[in-house]
Amino acid sequence: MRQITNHMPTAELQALDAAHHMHPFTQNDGLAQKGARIITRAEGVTLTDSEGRQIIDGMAGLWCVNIGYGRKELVDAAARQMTELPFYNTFFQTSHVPAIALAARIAELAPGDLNHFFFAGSGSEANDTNIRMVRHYWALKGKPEKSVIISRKNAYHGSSMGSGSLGGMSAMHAQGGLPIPDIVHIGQPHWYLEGGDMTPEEFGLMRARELEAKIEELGADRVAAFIGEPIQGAGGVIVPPSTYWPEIQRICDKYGILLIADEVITGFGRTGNWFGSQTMGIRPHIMTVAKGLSSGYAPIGGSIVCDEVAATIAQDEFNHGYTYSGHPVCAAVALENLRIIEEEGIIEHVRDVAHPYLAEKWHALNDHPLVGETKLVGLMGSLALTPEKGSRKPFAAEAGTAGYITRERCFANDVVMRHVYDRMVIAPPLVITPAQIDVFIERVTKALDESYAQIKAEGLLKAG
Ligand code: PXG
Repeated sequence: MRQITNHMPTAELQALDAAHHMHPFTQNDGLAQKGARIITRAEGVTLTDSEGRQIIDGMAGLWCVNIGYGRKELVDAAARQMTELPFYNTFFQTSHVPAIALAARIAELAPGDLNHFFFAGSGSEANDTNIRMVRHYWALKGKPEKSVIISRKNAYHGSSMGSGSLGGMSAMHAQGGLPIPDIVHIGQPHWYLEGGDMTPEEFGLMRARELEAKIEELGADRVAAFIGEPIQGAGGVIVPPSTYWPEIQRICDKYGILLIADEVITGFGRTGNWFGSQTMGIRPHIMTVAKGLSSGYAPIGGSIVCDEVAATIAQDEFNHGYTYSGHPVCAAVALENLRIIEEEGIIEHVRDVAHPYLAEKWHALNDHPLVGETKLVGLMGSLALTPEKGSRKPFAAEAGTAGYITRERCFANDVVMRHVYDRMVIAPPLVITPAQIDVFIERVTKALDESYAQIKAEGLLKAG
């Protein structure tokens, strides 16, 4: 067998990648021309690529490496668990210590009576679980017709048939026959792009009341649940106006609709609390988690379920589960990750140190000619690129053109910041220090300067 190692020339690795690796959410022909950037190592908040460049990871991998890279304790936890019990299932009336311990720990951390955990391997799988669980819940209550799940346009809940249907990404629905039946979408609370002349508070109420209108239209006896990310992540770090979630909560309570908070990005410290629901004042019946649960060191996710829903589901055999539900190695890694978050005071670090320090510098970017607004909750942030300051108008060029140019300038300046159309998003590891934030902001500012110059030079600085 041929050995493929970190020490091979980049071009050779890129050629093999192009020949054999089908990348997710990628036009692979285009990537093959250009060659993928190859990441070889990482430590703390810094990635190293195959050319030896040191890159600040402003996205914590993919919104997940909350405790930062290179934590040996997680390696040891995995090695210990692999030695002791690398796999056993949790199906046929069996259990094992890592799954028991992690479920119990999550029950301690989750707010209210969210005391039960159904294990999955990812956020997508957990949301597929949620679709089946809430529908089965209502069936057990004698209301099988309560099967519709209401979600939002531009939501992201995963990429499987079920979770991709829950999501509101039109580009995803256009491929592969999504959405599955009985999933409907209302508008998103995206004031900057869609709020027109309303104040953010008026707009937040209006968008929340689309839920009430949809329930009235369908009949409450048809609606099982509403699902939303406390703060939309992949959609562009859209922070809803303050009026939005209280009104959604009121409507779910009034009509007896289950509320699912998708905490895959917002969980485990990202917003300055254990869960985004606490930051946004939401009382969900179910929370979806993944990513930061293990800081991305091992694939694990699941559904945190309230007493009443769990008790109802417990009455029947729930014909659902995954081979890797409660995988012992992933559970052991997640437990160690949660220990580190708690014992090292990482959430307090976000709240008291990293957020305030970054917020001052992030919001100062509002003075940049290319920036239309900045948002930051905990350590998830966004900025809108604008062709015309003060107007909130989009670019005349195809949406995403300015964002792509800016992302490329970030790469060139050794900093990772993602674009969602013409919005730049950040979610650095939660352990980022003030000194690292200084370097991060320096590079981001240089990238914005270069991007602005390029956008102007290419005649793209025009509002549509
Ligand atoms: N819910 C939310 C809120 C997510 O952000 C998922 C569910 C699905 O999780 P899995 O583990 O199945 O990927 C996610 C994932 C992006 C990007 O480009 C975001 C995600 C995944 C891939 C890309 O921002 N979020």
